[in-house]
Amino acid sequence: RELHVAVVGATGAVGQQMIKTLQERNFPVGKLTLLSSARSAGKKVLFNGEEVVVQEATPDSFEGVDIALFSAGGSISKALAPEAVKRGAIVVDNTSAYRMDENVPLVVPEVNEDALHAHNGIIANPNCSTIQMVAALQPLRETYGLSKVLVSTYQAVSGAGAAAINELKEQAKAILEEKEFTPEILPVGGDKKHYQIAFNAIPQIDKFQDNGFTFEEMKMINETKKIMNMPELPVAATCVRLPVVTGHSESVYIEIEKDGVTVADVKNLLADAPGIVLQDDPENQVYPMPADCVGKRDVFVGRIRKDLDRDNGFHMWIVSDNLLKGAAWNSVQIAESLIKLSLVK
Ligand code: 11C
Repeated sequence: RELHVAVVGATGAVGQQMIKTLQERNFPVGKLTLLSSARSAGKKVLFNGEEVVVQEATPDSFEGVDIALFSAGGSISKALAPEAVKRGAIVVDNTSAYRMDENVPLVVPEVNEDALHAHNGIIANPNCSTIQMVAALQPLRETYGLSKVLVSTYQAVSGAGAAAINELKEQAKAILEEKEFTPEILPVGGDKKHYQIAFNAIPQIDKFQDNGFTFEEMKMINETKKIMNMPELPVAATCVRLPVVTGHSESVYIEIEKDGVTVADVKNLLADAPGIVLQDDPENQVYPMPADCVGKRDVFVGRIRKDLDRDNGFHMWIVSDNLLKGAAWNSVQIAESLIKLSLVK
């Protein structure tokens, strides 16, 4: 049957991609309700050739909604997701508000689609940098076992929203024109200091925690353990912001349990894995890059090498569009899984 779908945060960078993805996937939308803050209400958005007016999100907006895709910040999700559930909707939440709640499944369909059966109305969509990594690691974990993950990220500014994209573009222009500028947003809107992102690399995404890791790094660590259902898996992350508009890249080192696995084995496995595209041909300089992955739903993997000292250690490079598989597409994919598993009433 056709569903009543709501998108909360419809005018944001991820919300716009959610609407586009629903359309591209031919998702069975009978009615589309677009919601936002009062500031953006009244804007018009095209969906399947028809104009939809964006409305201010209130508890009553969710009357009759079957599936609500939230991407308007954690405080909006905390306030309105329970209201949507109360009115019978299933919420797919793309903020960090509910991810570590033990009553809320945290889902990447290629990894733990089955976890959807245990939902209580809210399903959490993981952090973008976590999603692309676990999607690529899952086939290796299933076949060879996984005993360690060390990751360094090279993340795009669109992960920090539309204002951060503008900040990068304006700074780059100012630097090229030899004009003065004042950083105002990155690394984190709410932190004390702001730094230049154009022609720079900032080793801080989100705020520092007491243990010296940033919140983004802790998201990668804790979410990976939850999604893979491996609470004891050693995971460590260093997250860095680069002057790239869209497409997160990750240098990942893993150790597997099985001995004697070759690079060719790993490549063959990933070449056939769902949602993964292998781009690995060093002789012809073929490897994934963010500029090539923008607008694509897949996770791209390349530069697969065996560690020089450890037989069960492998290095790889994982790239994906952070607004698609990292956010909008994973959310819509969860909604597709809910229909497939007959979990939508
Ligand atoms: C970034 N990963 O690139 C963040 C954005 O928890 O959904 C995603 C924040 C989140 O800045």
